[in-house]
Amino acid sequence: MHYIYNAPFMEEMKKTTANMYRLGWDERNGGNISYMLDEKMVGVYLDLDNVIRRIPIGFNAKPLIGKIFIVTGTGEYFKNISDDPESKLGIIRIAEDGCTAELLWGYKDGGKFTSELPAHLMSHMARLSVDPENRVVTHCHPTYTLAMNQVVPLEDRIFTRALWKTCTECIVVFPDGVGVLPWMVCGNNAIGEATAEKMKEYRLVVWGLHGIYGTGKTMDEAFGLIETVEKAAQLYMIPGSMPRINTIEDDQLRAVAERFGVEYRKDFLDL
Ligand code: 2HA
Ligand code: ZN
Repeated sequence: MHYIYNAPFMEEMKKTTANMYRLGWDERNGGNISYMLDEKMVGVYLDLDNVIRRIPIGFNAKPLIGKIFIVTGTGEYFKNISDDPESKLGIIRIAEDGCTAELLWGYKDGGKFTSELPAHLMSHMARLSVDPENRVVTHCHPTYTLAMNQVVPLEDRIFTRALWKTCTECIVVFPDGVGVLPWMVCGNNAIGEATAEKMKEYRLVVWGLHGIYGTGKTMDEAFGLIETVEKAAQLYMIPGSMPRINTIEDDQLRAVAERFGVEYRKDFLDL
């Protein structure tokens, strides 16, 4: 059996959580990540027949039965994960009943997965239904994106346009736009269901006055999406109330999207 601490997915979890902490997106225990792992790859590191504990997940995740995820633990601080992954992360498999997580590794101090697991698993289900290669769901609290939530209407088209117009690469990086939810209570199935509904259309979903979800085939894709939104939000907020005399016009957005051949939300442009 190989040493799991050096597994590539473990390195990615450690590196990503540390990066997100240092970027100021994950204060205290803010943020959570779930990463779907290939069963064969996990089998190199773990005995897949050894279930340490069974933990109810609070809803039926039937489409994910048998799938394995590495998930950040509830209450854990991203800044501490790389020092003690076995306490602060867990590897779970969705059991045959669809309602139970089988713990295969981690949460060593008796902990469990993030309180946002419903939003994560429902988002995985939604993304997999439109992109069978999706693997990563990540949530965090990026500062400027949240600042922008105070001054821009919490609406998909308006919010996406505000981001797209700040810098040229945005429409190329997230041509599908950003879904935006109103403020909601977090940590329950209702916000999970609302998030998943948006995830059928978007890889990025903002939770009004709370944070953002980014998804992708890889950790880099999910991280890069959030990073680009946050950069754009920073550019949106920094000028403050100074007059804005330059912006990217709609025909310019179309031109750059066409140049890079991306499928963009045409209904988000005024042409
Ligand atoms: O897990 O970010 O949304 C801490 C959070 C809850
Ligand atoms: Zn949060």
